[in-house]
Amino acid sequence: MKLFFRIAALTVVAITSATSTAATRWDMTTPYVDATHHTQNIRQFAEDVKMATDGEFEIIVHAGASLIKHKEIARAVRTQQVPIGEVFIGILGNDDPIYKLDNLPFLATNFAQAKKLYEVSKSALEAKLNKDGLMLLYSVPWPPQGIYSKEPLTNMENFKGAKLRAYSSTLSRLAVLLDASPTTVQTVEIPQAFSTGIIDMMITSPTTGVSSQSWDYVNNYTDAQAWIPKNMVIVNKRAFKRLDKSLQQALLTAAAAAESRGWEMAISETQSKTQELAEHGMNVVLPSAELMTALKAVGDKMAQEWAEEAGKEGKALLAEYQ
Ligand code: PCA
Repeated sequence: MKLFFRIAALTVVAITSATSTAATRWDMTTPYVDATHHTQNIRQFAEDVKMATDGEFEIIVHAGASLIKHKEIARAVRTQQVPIGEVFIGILGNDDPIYKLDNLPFLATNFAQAKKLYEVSKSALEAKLNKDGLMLLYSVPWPPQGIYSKEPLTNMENFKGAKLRAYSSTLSRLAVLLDASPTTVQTVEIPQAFSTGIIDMMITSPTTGVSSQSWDYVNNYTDAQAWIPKNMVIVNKRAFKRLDKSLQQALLTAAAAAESRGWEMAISETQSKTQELAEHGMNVVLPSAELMTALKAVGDKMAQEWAEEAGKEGKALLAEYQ
């Protein structure tokens, strides 16, 4: 009993509730709504943990930033406000260059390359998280990022002066290099940002294009496959250590399954959601060779800038990937 109280006092988040039979309950905070594969995958992950522990360990998923705003999720997990959460890696770009790498345009543009970039950068990512008292559980990509515009995208001039939605510092930098003006808009606010004229262009996945009903605001989707960004599920290290060994193991096993399932989901969404865009009347096109060449040149410049910022380790990492 004494031990129980000590644990209870230390544990802000793993509460034993009178209404639940689970001995350990974790609140999990995630940024995206149920209509995304990330959230669906997380719900399955929570279910797997519960099954594997005979209901001993329950993870309550609070999706769509309902518990904590996206920008604050990483800090909330670090400070043990919640033991576990999901974030878009790129949203942490200002904290460390390693988080920017995930959004660099035209570095990894298909899933095989994205996997390789993940493998090459994983230990640096884990090291940074570890320093902050965090642990990487798993990471899952979005489908490749394409360009949503009112007018057909024919050349680089089309970006000039555009009000381009940005979801990370890397994407903001890209906007500036394209002579567009970046505006930060969260996914749930996309429709309103378009309808009030705060943005008139965005670069995101077909998944988000569908969930935001982009066809109501723009007519053109240019399937540029510009980069493949990822989300990551992170856990507070101390909260993890306090779990019984068997619960730790259940969490890790479910995480490994979620990672491979999530990658498969992203791959199949790429096709199905792009098709959905077309079905809603969106003009889905591939970029011209001329446009791609110009965009890739901007990508190269950004990779160089990144290597400068990330220093020796960053350069080595990039060299290993390339
Ligand atoms: N959707 C999220 C992140 C990347 C993506 O495809 C967004 O647009 O914010």
